[in-house]
Amino acid sequence: MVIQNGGSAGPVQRTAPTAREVKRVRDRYLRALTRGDETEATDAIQEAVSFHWPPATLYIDVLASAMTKIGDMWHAGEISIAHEHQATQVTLRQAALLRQFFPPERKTGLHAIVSAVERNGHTLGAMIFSDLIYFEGWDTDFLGSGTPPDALGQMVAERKPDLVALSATQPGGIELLRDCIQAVRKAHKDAFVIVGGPVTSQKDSATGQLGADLVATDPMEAIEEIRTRFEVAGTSISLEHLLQRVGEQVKSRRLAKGWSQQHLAQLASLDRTYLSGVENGKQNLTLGAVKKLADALGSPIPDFLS
Ligand code: B12
Repeated sequence: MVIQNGGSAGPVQRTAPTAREVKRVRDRYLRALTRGDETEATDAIQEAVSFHWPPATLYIDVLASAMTKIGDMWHAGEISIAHEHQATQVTLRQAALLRQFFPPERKTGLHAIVSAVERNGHTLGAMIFSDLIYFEGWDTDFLGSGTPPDALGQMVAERKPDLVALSATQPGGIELLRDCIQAVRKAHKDAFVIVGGPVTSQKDSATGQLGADLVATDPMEAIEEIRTRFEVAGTSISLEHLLQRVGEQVKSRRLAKGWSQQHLAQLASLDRTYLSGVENGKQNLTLGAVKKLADALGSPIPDFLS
């Protein structure tokens, strides 16, 4: 089992895998869970990490999907509750491991509190949502489960988060969600409140009836919504990602013209090794160098930064 620290590897281009590739890794992971083979389970996930899959694919299409299958197998009497419990623990540990592999691309300055509702031991859905928005640059407080509404309200009053996200799985969850939302509203009326989890597909879980701002069964749908609402795309990007982006733009435009690095360096009056550093995202280039490259390539300067 080899675990590399993806966090120190710098920015990478993430590639969405095909449905077939996802199924292969999910099935490998699921087989490992049913055998109780944590090393093999970790290897399956690490293989996907090494292919630079996007985190949402790993969390939702592999981990969550495998756990739903584990539930089906338990329901069908194919595995015992002990196997299911072990699979849960292995999956929670995988999620904890994954968190270090996707350093946030930027800091949004936004803050969220994420929790499963009281008496709800199903925490993986809330944890996935919490981690996915953390990768988007949010500061997150993940509470797990069991926090009573008044204690949640107290924390919200103290920390004044921009977002509160709640998850509920079992019957009775709707009432608990309502209690939590009331407590949150009382504590901080400006917080945006999202609820998700299996109970939210029930008919009495409409946004208005719950008092939430958004009810979302799919975490990615919720993330799209908060990106728009909080204009996350417009917030500051880290320098290393910006340099990586500029480098990719320069390189793709140079290759489209069929030019060597030497040729472009000459046209732009830059050193070839400097240009190589730029294209690899390693050179913190000056505005003057951006202008020289833009002029040489015949592209407007904003195209390199967009
Ligand atoms: C693992 C598991 C457990 C673990 C949970 C451990 C943990 N820390 O999470 C343990 C062993 C504790 C457990 C206990 C119980 N479980 Co259980 N459990 C499961 C199982 C197998 C997988 C759940 C899971 O993790 N799924 C993966 C997650 C990621 O999926 P998810 O929660 O749906 O989340 C997704 C979306 O809903 C959404 N989402 C979720 N939250 C949020 C929040 C926001 C803001 C957003 C935007 C999106 C979002 O995003 C996620 C990714 O797509 C399911 C089987 C199944 N079919 O799901 C049963 C299941 C959920 N459990 C069930 C039951 C009945 C129980 C128990 C009552 C059993 C018992 N008699 O003791 C207890 C309840 C304990 C308690 N106090 O809550 C039932 C629920 C049926 C129902 N409707 O009531 C299920 C469906 C099994 C079954 N077929 O009967 N369980």
